[in-house]
Amino acid sequence: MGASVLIGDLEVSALWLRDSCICDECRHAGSGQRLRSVLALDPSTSATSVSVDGDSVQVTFAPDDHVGVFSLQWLRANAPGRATVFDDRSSRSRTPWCAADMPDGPPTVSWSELRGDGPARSIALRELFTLGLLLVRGVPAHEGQVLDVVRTFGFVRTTNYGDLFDVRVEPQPTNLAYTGRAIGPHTDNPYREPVPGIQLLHCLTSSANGGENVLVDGFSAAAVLRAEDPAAFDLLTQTRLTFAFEDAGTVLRATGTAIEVNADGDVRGIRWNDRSVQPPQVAAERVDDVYAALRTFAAILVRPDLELHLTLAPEDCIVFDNTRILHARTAFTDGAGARHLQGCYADLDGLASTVAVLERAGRR
Ligand code: OGA
Ligand code: NM2
Ligand code: ZN
Ligand code: ZN
Repeated sequence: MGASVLIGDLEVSALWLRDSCICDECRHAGSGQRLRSVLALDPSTSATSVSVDGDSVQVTFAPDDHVGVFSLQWLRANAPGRATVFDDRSSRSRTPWCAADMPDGPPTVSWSELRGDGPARSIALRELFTLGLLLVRGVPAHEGQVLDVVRTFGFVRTTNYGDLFDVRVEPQPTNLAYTGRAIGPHTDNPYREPVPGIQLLHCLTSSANGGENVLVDGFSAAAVLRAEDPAAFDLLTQTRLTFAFEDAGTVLRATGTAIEVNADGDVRGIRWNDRSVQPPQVAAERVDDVYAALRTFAAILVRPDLELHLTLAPEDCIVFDNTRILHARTAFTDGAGARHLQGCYADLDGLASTVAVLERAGRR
């Protein structure tokens, strides 16, 4: 084991401490970016002197004679083994919910508040991040407006469906989206890598005969599966499923697990889509168990206590985390064009950054 540095009762690896130096030689003063590669970090690094003055710890290192200054408070929170690895996608960083948690529907913000610079904007975007959904009300029912909504917090993710896509009945549908059929709970585009992290659906014209939406928190569903059938949960975190989509201009295939967990075992993503999932490729002796696990999870996803029902009215735009929240719609019987939504995708990192910037400004 390498040398360690004793700072009062705190023992820290000298290598790690040397690597954590933020002085102007180690970090670029303007950008804060690191200036040194790990190759410049001598594995024999040790400390030759340590002095503590209040919160300030000054350490001189050997063999490079470098002097670094650290905050004791920061070290207590961040020294190896003290902080968890950053993963803002994981269920630990989010708030799971079921339908009863939202008796008045999803968190809601008005279009003018979302565009404004008041607290409603940052509260709403924080809720979108932690709960995974947000209803924006009063977005003018004009074509293309959904792009203005996404631009309030992130960047459009253009796909083969375009910058935006129209969800309405078409004469030659290339996707069940473009029919009046019921669509079960799903995440969009699991046949794409990476999957779009956010989806928006803006209602221009609603249906008088069906076409209601249902939203389910996939993290809550996964937690239920884990509690009720841990073996099925494990199988769905291990079984790689292939998803596929094809039309005249597009051939897409991607593989991932229905439930993604990180190295700490926390759920961080859901991929689920009846339309595009392919029969699983697994060892012959596992086939029945995999189907049983898929069936068990599918049955949880349609439990009424998880289902948040939502009838979109014109000017409503629902925004949700497509790596976590599953969405569904009931069948509708109106003819072509009567029900009309416009949708688009974005990535989660843009939202995360917008929320962080707003909250950083709020702390100042
Ligand atoms: C879809 C879809 C939603 C709707 O086709 O993937 O989710 O309300 N459509 O039509
Ligand atoms: N649409 C609505 O992922 C999917 O195939 C769901 C996507 C066609 C863009 C539908
Ligand atoms: Zn330094
Ligand atoms: Zn969809």
